[in-house]
Amino acid sequence: MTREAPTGDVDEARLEVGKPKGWAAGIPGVAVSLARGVEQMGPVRTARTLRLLNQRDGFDCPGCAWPEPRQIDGEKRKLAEFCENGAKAVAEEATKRRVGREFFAAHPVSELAERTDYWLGQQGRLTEPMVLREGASHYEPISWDDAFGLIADELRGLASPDEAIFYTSGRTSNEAAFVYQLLVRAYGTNNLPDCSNMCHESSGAALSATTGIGKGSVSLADLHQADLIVVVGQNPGTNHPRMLSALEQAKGNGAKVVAVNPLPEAGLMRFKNPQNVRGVVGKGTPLADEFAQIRLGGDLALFQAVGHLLLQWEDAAPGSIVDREFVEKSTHGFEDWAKQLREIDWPETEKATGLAREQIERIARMIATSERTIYCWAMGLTQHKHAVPTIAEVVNLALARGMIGKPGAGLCPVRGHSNVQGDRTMGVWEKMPERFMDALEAEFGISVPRKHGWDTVDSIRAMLDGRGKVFFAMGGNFASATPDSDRTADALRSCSLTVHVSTKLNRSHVVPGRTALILPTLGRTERDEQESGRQFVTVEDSMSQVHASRGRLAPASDELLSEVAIVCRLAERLLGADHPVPWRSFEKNYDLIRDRIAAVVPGCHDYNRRVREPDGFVLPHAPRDSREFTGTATGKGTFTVSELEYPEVPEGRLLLQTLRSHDQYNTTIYGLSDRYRGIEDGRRVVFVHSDDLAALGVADGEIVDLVSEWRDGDRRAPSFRAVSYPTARGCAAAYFPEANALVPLDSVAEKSNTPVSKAVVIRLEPHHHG
Ligand SMILES: Nc1nc2c(c(=O)[nH]1)N[C@H]1C(S)=C(S)[C@@H](COP(=O)(O)OP(=O)(O)OC[C@H]3O[C@@H](n4cnc5c(=O)[nH]c(N)nc54)[C@H](O)[C@@H]3O)O[C@H]1N2
Ligand SMILES: Nc1nc2c(c(=O)[nH]1)N[C@H]1C(S)=C(S)[C@@H](COP(=O)(O)OP(=O)(O)OC[C@H]3O[C@@H](n4cnc5c(=O)[nH]c(N)nc54)[C@H](O)[C@@H]3O)O[C@H]1N2
Ligand SMILES: [Mo]
Repeated sequence: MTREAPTGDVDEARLEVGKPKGWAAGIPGVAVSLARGVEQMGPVRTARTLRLLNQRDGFDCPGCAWPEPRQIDGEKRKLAEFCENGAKAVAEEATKRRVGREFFAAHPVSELAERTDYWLGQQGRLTEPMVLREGASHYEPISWDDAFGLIADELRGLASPDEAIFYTSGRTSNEAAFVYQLLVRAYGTNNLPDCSNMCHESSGAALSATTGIGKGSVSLADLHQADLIVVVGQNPGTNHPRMLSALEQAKGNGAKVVAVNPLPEAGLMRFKNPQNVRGVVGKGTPLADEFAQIRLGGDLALFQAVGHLLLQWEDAAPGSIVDREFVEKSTHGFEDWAKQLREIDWPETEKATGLAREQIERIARMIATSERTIYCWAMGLTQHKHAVPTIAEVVNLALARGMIGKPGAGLCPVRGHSNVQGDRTMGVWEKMPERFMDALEAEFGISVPRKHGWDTVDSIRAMLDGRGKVFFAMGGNFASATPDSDRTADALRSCSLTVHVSTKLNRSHVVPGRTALILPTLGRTERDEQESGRQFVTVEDSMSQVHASRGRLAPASDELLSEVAIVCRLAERLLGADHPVPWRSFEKNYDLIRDRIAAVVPGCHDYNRRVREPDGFVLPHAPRDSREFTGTATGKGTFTVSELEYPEVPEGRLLLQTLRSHDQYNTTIYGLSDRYRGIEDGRRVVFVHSDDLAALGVADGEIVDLVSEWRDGDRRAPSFRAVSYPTARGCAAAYFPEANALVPLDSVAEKSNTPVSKAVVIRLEPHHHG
């Protein structure tokens, strides 16, 4: 448990700590995005590439899943419909740096394993298939044909298809995701873990049970029309910068914003919009009208207290707060919920939230008087032990006030990866509903397994105890993104074969199974030429809008295959040329895949035509479209009664959240700074309140080890600089993935099995060198 992860080829002595910023975006944002582009791509490619980003004839930004404005809402796209971090994501993919066979010949895997995620990512794009043979020290080139043969042989040799695991990250297109899950199911398993298991799984679980559909219920136009937007557990200034434009526009229309966060994130406080003149020269727009600096994991207590107040005020003036008509006609369980919240324990609420009762009352008043409320949330809610009940409590508030299925109101889980929602729609899930399986069987005349597969955490457990033997990843960086880094590394190393379909070098390539393959693939920005001509793919954003994405840049190497081609060729090799699925035709012409998507996936009828519309189309969502909740057990919008829960922290300990800096995309590290939080040239920092530092006897700037405490023992991440920071008392923050070694594999959310990345009990210990 104390094996040390690489701490750096970066000189942490250079690390500088300045004052955190009170605002986000503006000139530095634009300047940084152009500089990063030019550094990686050169000036001409930068100009050409950024011009196509998020335009109707261009490619979908490979950054986040925030939607683009739509014509039907009467909204225009700006010439530069992207943000600083989208530009960085593109620069990272469109870089001119290359990792070819010479690179692998020069660097043994043992050496690469000592490098940081940052260094690995900076080496550039992968250019040809590589294999690490059993016992070898270096990766060496392998032909595509031999690579597919090797995988097919290994898969055929397993005692059962359930010994293989097929991971997906959320950049995979709808077409690739659809053929991928089809291959996996035709082969015979539902072991389809994905990044969503670590991300919005808790939102999916809570929303499916309460609204009947695991997706958000608002559009961008709704955000612009809302009169109250509650942003909980989300840092849009860094992770969804274009959302700030929507918030600014809503504010311009008179909306109020409530931000609930342990950190005073720059983007939540003030916003300078680089798209307008005021943003470039002015002071920007103040965003949060109310900033609730909550303790980590205190949100369930907060929302229960708000519910309590709403009910109290409703009792005083019946019909003034609760949308009686909606509640009676369209929901179930209101009375039980109201009964539970009639009494709450205020001292306990204040302890759990760290908020003063007056502030909770102010927020409740805003919610009580709003006519159009939208709740937005991300990882600050989903990655907790009690994430599912917390999100269900948000739904309770929305249901009670009738805030679902009307303009300007609704639920808005803000997704991460640009196509993570689409991948799920296409069937990438370890427990797709029977209806979907039936449709697959009927469409293709094959039989697919019905037993549910393993999610991410269960996959790691299965590899550790020998039940999982082959690990295949469609994108992502499993080794760094998952919890309990040392155990996950052991899990991957115990496999007989690991395969990664990737664009760039990452840690997962250097934590190999007995044999390991790297299969390089096209990125979103690149041209995809197949036998029938140039192809496009489709994606679904956070608001269920499905649209086309066309890569325009020349591929990073002639050797690259598209994800679709990789799946189809592997499928033919594994399942035979006479398989009922026409794999070869699919590879030649993605329209043929889309015809099958239309036949199998609910809401996708006439798919080929509709994705060719300028803005694509929006998938159906019964609660949003018609206030129907047919997907729940009760057939109605369902109130949930949850016991109050919040993390308990022993004396002398802190509660640690692991989060993103402004200069990374998940495990891809763009740079070593976190501008908005005042950090320059270093990532091994732990943010702690000055009073907590004083109480713990740790000096600001001191180098400490972070030691997490769990029932099976301690985990250590060495050598972090303590940074005095205005976070909530008792709470700390450090960056993902450096801190993942501290997150215990068995610390997971109830119901969603999502790793608890936002509440790790730690102690600080002096760091001893050597
Ligand atoms: N540039 C960039 N964009 C990205 C990503 C990236 O890495 N870089 N990642 C993408 C992905 S996959 C995702 S899922 C999203 C992630 O988007 P976010 O969820 O914004 O990402 P995190 O950095 O994990 O930030 C969590 C936020 O929640 C707050 N928080 C933590 N715990 C609690 C809590 O208990 N209660 C409350 N109320 N707040 C809490 C934190 O202080 C922080 O502001 O972003 C996507 N977009
Ligand atoms: N401690 C902690 N852990 C976390 C989180 C946290 O907040 N804290 N957040 C979790 C969340 S929300 C998520 S979504 C996961 C992310 O988990 P992953 O999705 O597995 O990780 P990424 O870092 O996004 O994956 C980056 C890699 O994807 C590959 N890639 C990029 N583009 C493409 C492409 O177009 N095709 C293919 N095939 N490969 C491509 C590149 O090789 C790159 O190295 O991490 C989770 N882990
Ligand atoms: Mo995510």
